[in-house]
Amino acid sequence: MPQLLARHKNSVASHWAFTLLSFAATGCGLLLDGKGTPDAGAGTSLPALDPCAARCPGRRCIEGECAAYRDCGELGEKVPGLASGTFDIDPDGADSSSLPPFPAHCEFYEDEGYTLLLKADGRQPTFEYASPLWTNGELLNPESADLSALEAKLQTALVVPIKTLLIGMRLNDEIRWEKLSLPESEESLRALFERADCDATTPVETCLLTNMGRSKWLNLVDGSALQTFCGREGINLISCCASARIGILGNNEQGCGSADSFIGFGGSAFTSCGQRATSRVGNSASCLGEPPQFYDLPTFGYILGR
Ligand SMILES: [Ca+2]
Ligand SMILES: [Ca+2]
Repeated sequence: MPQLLARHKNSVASHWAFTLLSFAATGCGLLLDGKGTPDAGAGTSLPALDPCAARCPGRRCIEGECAAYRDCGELGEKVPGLASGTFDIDPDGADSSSLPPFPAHCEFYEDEGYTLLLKADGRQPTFEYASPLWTNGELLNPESADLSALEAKLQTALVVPIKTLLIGMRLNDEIRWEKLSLPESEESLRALFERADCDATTPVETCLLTNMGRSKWLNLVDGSALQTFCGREGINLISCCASARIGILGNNEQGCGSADSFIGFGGSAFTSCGQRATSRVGNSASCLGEPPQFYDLPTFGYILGR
């Protein structure tokens, strides 16, 4: 019994610590007594909460009014412990009305908030490498700010700055997530893809390369495969026989010039070793091993950022 009691006490204490932290983090804080200090005479009674904070779950208070956080990254920092879901965000701030607040899907992953930017179906040509959707200002299904399997390019892809991506690949009812750190921050997901293509002849210092590691890429897509060589990963990668807007390339020869496998987003239909790969999101690999094996594993993918 003492153990049970101790555990119960701890859970009550952590509940109140969480509640206090949450409201303090909204910027509204707790009501103070007339001397500007917390009411020490309250004993065990519950602290009074700022009525604005109580009215503004998932938002902050500015002069007594609810206002949206700039993006899910800021929301996750200021209001820890939230469950993933839809929240209003205001990427250009409450003091600029050129962009009013709008709903976004926030995914809270490893204590960090990520804003949903884009959803792509690897069986469809919508988000193949050459699609103008990667770099233009058009939206696709802009109301679909959730993790449903409906392709979308959301307003967030144009206006939320990013430094770290959270990429997910759906496998039945599960989504496998990996964090992908960028070497430099970008003003938006679209701006990331406006960079020049990175092929085998491009000076490597002008490419935007990442360093997530082969095993994490393979883990994203169930049963995936990648050829032994190349291994270049990052943004806007292209070769004769494989491509990725975000991903990793593999090759059966040294270097990346004739890469014929990829894992990621923005693949294209290519023929190599007599096989026609069609996955635009997920994995395809040909000329793999002897006799050559062939993989074409389209998945439904999610790109989020913070
Ligand atoms: Ca605004
Ligand atoms: Ca090759």
